[in-house]
Amino acid sequence: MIHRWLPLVSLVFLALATGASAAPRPPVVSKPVPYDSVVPAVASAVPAPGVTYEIAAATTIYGADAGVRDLLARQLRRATGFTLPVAPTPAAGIALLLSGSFGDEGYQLDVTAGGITIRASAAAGLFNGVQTLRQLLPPSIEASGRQPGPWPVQGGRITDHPRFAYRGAMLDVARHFFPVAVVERYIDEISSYKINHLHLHLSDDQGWRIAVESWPRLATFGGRSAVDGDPGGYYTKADYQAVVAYAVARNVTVVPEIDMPGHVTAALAAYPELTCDGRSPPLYTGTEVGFSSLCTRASTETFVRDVLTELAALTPGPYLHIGGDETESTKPADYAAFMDRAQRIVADLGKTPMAWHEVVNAPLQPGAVAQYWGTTREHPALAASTAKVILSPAGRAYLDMKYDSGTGLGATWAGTIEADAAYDWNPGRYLDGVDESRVLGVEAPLWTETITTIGDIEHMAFPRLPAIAELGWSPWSTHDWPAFSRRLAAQGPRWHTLGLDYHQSPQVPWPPGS
Ligand code: TNX
Repeated sequence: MIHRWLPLVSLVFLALATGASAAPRPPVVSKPVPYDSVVPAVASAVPAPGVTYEIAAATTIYGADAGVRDLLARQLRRATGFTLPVAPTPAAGIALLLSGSFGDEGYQLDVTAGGITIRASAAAGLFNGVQTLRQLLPPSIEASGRQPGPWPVQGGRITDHPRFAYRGAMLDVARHFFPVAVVERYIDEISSYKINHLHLHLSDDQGWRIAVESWPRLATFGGRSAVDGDPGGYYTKADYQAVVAYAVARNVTVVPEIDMPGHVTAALAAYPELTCDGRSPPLYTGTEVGFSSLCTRASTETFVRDVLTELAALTPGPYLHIGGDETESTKPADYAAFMDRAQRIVADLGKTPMAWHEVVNAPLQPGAVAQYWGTTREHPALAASTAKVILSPAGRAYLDMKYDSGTGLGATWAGTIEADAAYDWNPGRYLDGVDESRVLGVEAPLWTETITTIGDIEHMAFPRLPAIAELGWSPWSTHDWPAFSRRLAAQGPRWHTLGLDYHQSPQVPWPPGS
């Protein structure tokens, strides 16, 4: 029967070949991208009117950090089709220099008619400067194959540094499991907005996602399940290390979370001795919370120590997240004793304990970090504690909340969150009695009860993740919704080019071709 379709197929071919398709082609962009389209907004920008630098076949790339240089070169070569030779010494063209005092992550970007120079005190700053440079090139620079160009960059100087040290995204790989390639694509996406931490929620009732040699059934049995009976899975140590290395190369620190003492059905199903009655529950594929608990007797400490010791050995970053949320099935006194012990184990391993904000009901280790996920602007016990704070207020920063009632994915228990609501709050003045000096930063968590593909992840994260990224990076003096919505609009054609499936928020003036 296939021949019946042939005339139609050849008609489509003809239309494509002659350019007679219904949608108009986007015009060739040759005007340089203005500095005020960069997300997150830069701290200081002084354009030089009429000055541009054009990347051409003869442009050389010099990089004091080979890793950042090669990431940039690979990307520019892909879309431009130019050779872009690497220069052995700083030369005209593009130069990434380690010089000056720009802080841990800051940078200065200078564009003259003769070349582009990024200066930073550390590789992290060079990486951040490169992310800004990418956004100053036409959107087609994000294409995976050769594009016509030209490739002008607006002349001038940008000097930039972050407001907060911690800018995070969380991915729940427990409710649904995501393979390494998906996590790496998400790392590409978040790091392009200068997000510098990826929190991986590695265990929950529905699945255990990281291999542990001393307790192998956690992964091999506890990793089999997922929400709705969807396929499970887990990361081998090599998988996890590959993700960590991929992240490190993109200035992203992985923060692994083992959620305890609640959210543990997968672990209990694998090891009956972790329960108080010695009987394993079956694997769990629902979406309830608050019903499971490790038996908080002293022998459970061996389990906690073994797991965290192996995880610490695989994790170069400073933090181990020990969960501690929604423990309705753990007695308050047991909870306090358990979280106290777990934090001490983390500290003994030379790491900083991080946990959801309920941890303030337990004694805190010096330097412990509490991640606030509540829906109100008050938390007296958190305010009165010594904890450093990461802000993930559920009604603002939860990427699994629906945008509006029409969003097909996600939940609404913390409300619906359109782009403006994700953007319009000040992390330095959000929680009563928690001064900006105690705020380490912000994090946008994505819980995945309803999320199963990279397209789902992207649809929920964009454009809200860039909003949270801007709150974490940009000086508060740049905060302005109309300006931000225009900056977001400038990202649309980039996302389109990347094949990134974003929410076309009606609040954003997306340009044609995005
Ligand atoms: C609450 S927020 C949870 C998660 C759920 C999420 C769904 C927090 C620390 N715990 O277990 O996945 O709501 O939105």
